[in-house]
Amino acid sequence: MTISPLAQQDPVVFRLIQNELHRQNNGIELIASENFASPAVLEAVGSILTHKYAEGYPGKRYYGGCGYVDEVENLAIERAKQLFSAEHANVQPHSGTQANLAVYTAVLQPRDKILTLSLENGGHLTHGHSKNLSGMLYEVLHYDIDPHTGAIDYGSLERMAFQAHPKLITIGASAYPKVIDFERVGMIARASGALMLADIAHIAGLVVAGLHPSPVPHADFVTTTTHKTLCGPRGGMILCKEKWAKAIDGSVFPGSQGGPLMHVIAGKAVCFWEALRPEFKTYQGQILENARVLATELQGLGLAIVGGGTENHLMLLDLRPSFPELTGRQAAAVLERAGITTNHNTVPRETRSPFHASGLRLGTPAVTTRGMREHEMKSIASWIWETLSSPGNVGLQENIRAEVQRLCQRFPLRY
Ligand code: DSN
Repeated sequence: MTISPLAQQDPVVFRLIQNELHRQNNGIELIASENFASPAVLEAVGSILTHKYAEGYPGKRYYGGCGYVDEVENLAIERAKQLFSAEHANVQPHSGTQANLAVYTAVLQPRDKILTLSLENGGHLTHGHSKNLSGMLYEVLHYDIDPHTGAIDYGSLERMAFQAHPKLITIGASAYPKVIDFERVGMIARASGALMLADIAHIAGLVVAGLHPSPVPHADFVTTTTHKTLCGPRGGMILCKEKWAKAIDGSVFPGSQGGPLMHVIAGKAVCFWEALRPEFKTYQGQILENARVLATELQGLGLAIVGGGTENHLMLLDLRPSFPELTGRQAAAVLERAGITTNHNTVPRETRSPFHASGLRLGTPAVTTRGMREHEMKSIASWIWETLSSPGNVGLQENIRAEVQRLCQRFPLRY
């Protein structure tokens, strides 16, 4: 057996990566924002393209030797435009955070008003949270969630847009289980004189598969990450109308980033190729079906689901009705001991601090990627219910962990 260069040179890091691979292979991943990229994507991201400095854009670089990376970036751009029917794509943002920051700095001045969904109500940290640069630089206003339905209160969004005249309205969420009405928000933005940024980091895969309405015709800017439902490498991207192309490109480089990560851009190009295949639509459909079954089963067992279910790849459990003593944080820790990884989350009308929270966010992209279907969702739902019903029962957690491991071995990762 040949020993890998990493194992030989740095056995500590090698071992930690092997341990993490074992964890990923033997546990059920329900974190809604995580997924497993294909071996082809990983090969591109682990390639020698990491060596190349390529500040600038294809054909307009500040370094020599960029012929091949120009081709890689052009491929990623063209595939992204085709995938989303977008006029312009910038594939350089290192993350969703960088993508959003570049949009802000392209069109906003410090202290301009932005109208957003708060993190506590399921929005994104980078949409104006007070501890994030977006919340420090701009005056932030929030539209509401209807506490009964869990849906965005589009009426409050409209009222605030006309009363406060924000320069930018952001729409998009990290813990929101319903279909988003991008068309309506676009109409409100145009009528009130605001620009519109749609952040589809979570639902990008559903959008390209035609299983969620696309914001591209309605929004001035669309940002996304490439590693969630899109199933690519960790990274970000901006799509926009052609009239904003120059401002966006300048805002990414040199505005807020230096050299692009060419190895990651190559991984994005591979991911976009995969997402253009017909089987990607089938895969996204299975993500939705798995989420629907998981939510229905959990509800049937007695767990409260915010909004009564899910219309996308994730759901929010409100633990308070069934397990009033159990915080979201404790519930996530107990499930982790049983081999099921989730994250705790605030829920509408939250009564605890975000650090403890009363909810759990569950999503199905990662389990679907490894081939699990409706039948497995039913087993997972019953394990969640049993574990949360006896949070102090270590023996039960160990038994379920063994069952989880047996299930995972039937659906091995491809690495
Ligand atoms: N932090 C990411 C998530 O988990 O959803 C994006 O907000």
